[in-house]
Amino acid sequence: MGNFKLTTVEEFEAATNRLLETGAKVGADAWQLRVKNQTPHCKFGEQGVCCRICSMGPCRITPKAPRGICGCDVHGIVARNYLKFTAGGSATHSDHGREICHTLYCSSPDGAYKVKDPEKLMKIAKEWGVETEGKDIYDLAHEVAVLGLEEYGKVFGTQRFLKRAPKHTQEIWEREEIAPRAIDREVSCSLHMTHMGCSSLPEALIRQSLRSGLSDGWGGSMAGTEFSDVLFGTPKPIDTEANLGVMEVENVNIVVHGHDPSLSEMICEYADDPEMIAYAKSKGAKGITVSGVCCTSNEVAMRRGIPMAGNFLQQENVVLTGACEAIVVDVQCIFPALGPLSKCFHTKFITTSPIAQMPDSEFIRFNAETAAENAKAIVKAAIDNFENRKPDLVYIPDMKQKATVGYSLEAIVKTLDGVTNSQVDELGTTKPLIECITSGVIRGAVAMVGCNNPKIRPDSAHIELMKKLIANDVIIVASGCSAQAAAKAGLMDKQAKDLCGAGLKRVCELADIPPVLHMGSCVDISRMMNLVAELAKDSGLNISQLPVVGCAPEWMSEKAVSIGNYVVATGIDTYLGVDPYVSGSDKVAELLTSGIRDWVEAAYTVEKDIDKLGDAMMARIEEKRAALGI
Ligand code: CUV
Ligand code: SF4
Repeated sequence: MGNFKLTTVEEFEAATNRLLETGAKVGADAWQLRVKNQTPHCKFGEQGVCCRICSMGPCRITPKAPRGICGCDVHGIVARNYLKFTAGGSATHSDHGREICHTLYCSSPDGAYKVKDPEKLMKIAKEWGVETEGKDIYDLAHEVAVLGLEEYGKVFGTQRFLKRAPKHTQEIWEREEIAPRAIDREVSCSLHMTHMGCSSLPEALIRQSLRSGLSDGWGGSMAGTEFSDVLFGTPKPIDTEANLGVMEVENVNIVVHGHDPSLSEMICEYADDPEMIAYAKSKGAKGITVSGVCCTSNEVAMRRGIPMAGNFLQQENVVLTGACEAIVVDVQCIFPALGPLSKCFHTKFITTSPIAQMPDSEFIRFNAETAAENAKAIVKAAIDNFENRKPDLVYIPDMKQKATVGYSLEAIVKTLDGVTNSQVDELGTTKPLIECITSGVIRGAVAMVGCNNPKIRPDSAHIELMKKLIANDVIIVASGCSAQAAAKAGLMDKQAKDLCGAGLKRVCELADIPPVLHMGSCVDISRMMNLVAELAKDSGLNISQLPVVGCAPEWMSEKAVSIGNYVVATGIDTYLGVDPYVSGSDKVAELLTSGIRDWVEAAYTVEKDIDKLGDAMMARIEEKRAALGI
């Protein structure tokens, strides 16, 4: 196949090293240097055996001191830390979802935010029992937005979206008392349980971790995804590019970073405005390029084809190019390092959210109510900064790959219609995909998700695992920084089909898809939940019987642990390449890797050897196939 070639981790590192040289010239710090100062890490922290939740401590557990001053043992401390970690992640994702509900509430026919997918709004309204007949679409949007907001503090009952899960899954959640109630309540309850002198029983703490996770995945994150689609459109396959080479030297480069599409959508909108483009030209630039980092990049890539400059550990690199006029951020996964780093260059580091305020940044408060003027001010500030570039510091690595992204559940169902030539006549369902799996053309599916992390050579685990899996006819759905790792490497180029086994290659050709399907941002892992729910319903199987597993080989954030908990609690075995600070308690480790299987039919595997991690996933997929006799 012509000249298609993956970008290797080595090539990528060479480009990064070249950028770090620029950094050294101007005295810039970088994570590669800070890691050196922070390693080896504190052993107590690493094992999760340190407790500082009351001022009798801090206490740390050692063979000589097996209990804290209150008498808590190591299992209680490790499990408590794990629950706190989870609650942090649930709160974060869910609060993002809340912001989106609020943006929907602010939508109006002639305002900055419109309803771009009324069909999806109607679908959710009907699902939630809201009368739609003869209602103005914006009245309906406001009504549904209020119901969405009420999910956060509802007095009685559990999350509305749980009804999307197969009956069997819902029964498990009820039986195990992990069906999430009000979203805020699950976070609060978690912090209550972890207060000094509350729970120290690992089983109780881990159970609440699952419940808190579920309030994220089937609550806040799902709201975030669904209402983002209503506002900004449900993603459809679209072509884009990925890696630092998407930045353009002769253009004003604006990089959006963070998570909430309410901001990035508006920046894209105004960067496209003829008036702004003319203004950029008047300042000597050829035009304006918006590119992205982290999940907000995934959001605008999926809906607008905005190129992805990189993922989490590449955020400093965009500034190190010397060609970034502004890096505009909202919330989550933003290095405070961007403040001092941008000071070494002409780059403006623009923070916009009261939730993420940082030193050495310029704060332009972004509000749904005043979104248009805020976005315009930000784009203008970036353009005005173009003339301050220092030409001798400019170097953009000539490195990028083509990617086809935008595989929402709706898009996957539509794209896979017609891949099978047999009797499947139910279009608009997941049945064609099920047939590909039962016939063995595809062995199974892996959801590759999560961050990158200096503990693992960045992106290498994501890319190596994906290569191995697709070569073995396992299709990948990806999100978050994992999806960006794939895109940067070239695995979302349709030509990557040549790296697949014969079966998956055939499917890629028939459906005209890449072997790694970009399903969106981290909150969009809720799309994956909807996908497995549909697969289970359409096949008559339980979710835990499907030859499907989840994997976060390089994860780092609290959000990732919350995600892991809801994926497992949904019945999907989950594989981690980084330990979630639980190695200090054999009891907690045992619960997570095996005990919880009795509750939710799935568990975690933690394996730092990436090759073994891949083998374990494939073995699990084959085990599930064998159990089904397929
Ligand atoms: Ni929300 S949580 S580094 S951006 S995937 Fe990327 Fe995804 Fe992890 Fe953060
Ligand atoms: Fe120590 Fe117990 Fe206080 Fe934790 S709660 S710091 S273990 S005394």
